[in-house]
Amino acid sequence: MAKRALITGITGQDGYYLAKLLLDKGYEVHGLVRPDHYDVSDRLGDITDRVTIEHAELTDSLTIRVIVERLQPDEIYNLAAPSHVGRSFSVPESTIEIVGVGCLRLLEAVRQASPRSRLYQAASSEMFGRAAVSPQNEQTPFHPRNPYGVAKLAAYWAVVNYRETYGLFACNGITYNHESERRGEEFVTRKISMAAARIALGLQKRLTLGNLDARRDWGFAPEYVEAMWLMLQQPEPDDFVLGTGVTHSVRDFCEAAFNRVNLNYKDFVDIDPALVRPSEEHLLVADPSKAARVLGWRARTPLRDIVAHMVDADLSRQRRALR
Ligand code: NDP
Ligand code: GDR
Repeated sequence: MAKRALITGITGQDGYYLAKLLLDKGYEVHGLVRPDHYDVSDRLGDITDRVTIEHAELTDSLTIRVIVERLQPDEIYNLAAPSHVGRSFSVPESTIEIVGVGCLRLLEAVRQASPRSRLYQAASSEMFGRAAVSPQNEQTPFHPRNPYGVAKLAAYWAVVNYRETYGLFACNGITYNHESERRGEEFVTRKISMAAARIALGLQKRLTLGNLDARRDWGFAPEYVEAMWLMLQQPEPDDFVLGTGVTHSVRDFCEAAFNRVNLNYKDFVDIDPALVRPSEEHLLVADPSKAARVLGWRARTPLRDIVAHMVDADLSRQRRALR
């Protein structure tokens, strides 16, 4: 019989790639979507008709429980989150509510109504924040520096506690930044790839950014969903750091993206201090050796290829829109 998976946040970047991966493996895939997001076809594209949409707010314990009880999913992937770190400073309470308590609600639904379901929680490198050591591994102490990181840490500990206290198969994937042509346009990589494409086509004149010296450990999203799946296939539940182990600056990303369209970023980029975050860390880089050892997983695509993939996709999209 086909395995059944429930994905929260299926309309996001990772949700699409994970749903596609699971469908290709023969899973029956259900996506939990907020009730006001009715038309998911813009986000799910070619796989829209292959997934079943379930509607619930992540604040609605009762409906979540009813859905989990009815589906008895083999695997649950909790990817839903207001995932923009900068914005979480202006909406701290709802961030905790959706990310922290939302995860707890799912865990409770599993504990009460479907204890054999395996659960993946999308944790984040932002939980390390002001990290004492670099690179970070599964033993590195946490010190989040923004409401998003605090909320992800609450969810992280809820997962660990439900695993230890109730014996649930629940795991945290502590992922570093991962990008693709499906990345939201509010994130810096997509903002840059889109601007490079539009400027090259004469559709935009300038690009305004914040801190160009900020460094990130950037990987390729389709590879990270493979690790999520692998984590739930292990004999025992555990937490894993998932990243490339290499950092680049926002400036490096800009340079590569504009080079791809034969332009020099210095001719087009403006800096707006308002886009610089109140607190920002510079040392976040993964030590993904446990994932390599236990899961046999490695990030494979170098940044220059990710940049090329994103800029080329945006060029095609913009050209199509012009026709
Ligand atoms: P996206 O921002 O692309 O997708 C977020 C998803 O969460 C969307 O489906 C969105 O639904 C849903 N969502 C947002 N707010 C709410 C809400 N209030 N109630 C219910 N659903 C909501 O994120 P990614 O795919 O990039 O990331 C997936 C997960 O991994 C997130 O939890 C993110 O925090 C985490 N993560 C991501 C990393 C990355 O680099 N991509 C790195 C580390 C962690 P809708 O379409 O309706 O808005
Ligand atoms: P991040 O990603 O905060 O790391 O969170 P984002 O792309 O937003 O920022 C990366 C870095 O770029 C700097 N930056 C800018 N960022 C944005 N968004 N817009 C700008 O104009 C800009 N200029 C410079 C930022 O200051 C930052 O240093 C992502 C999300 O996917 C989270 O959900 C996830 O948990 C973390 O990655 C790991």
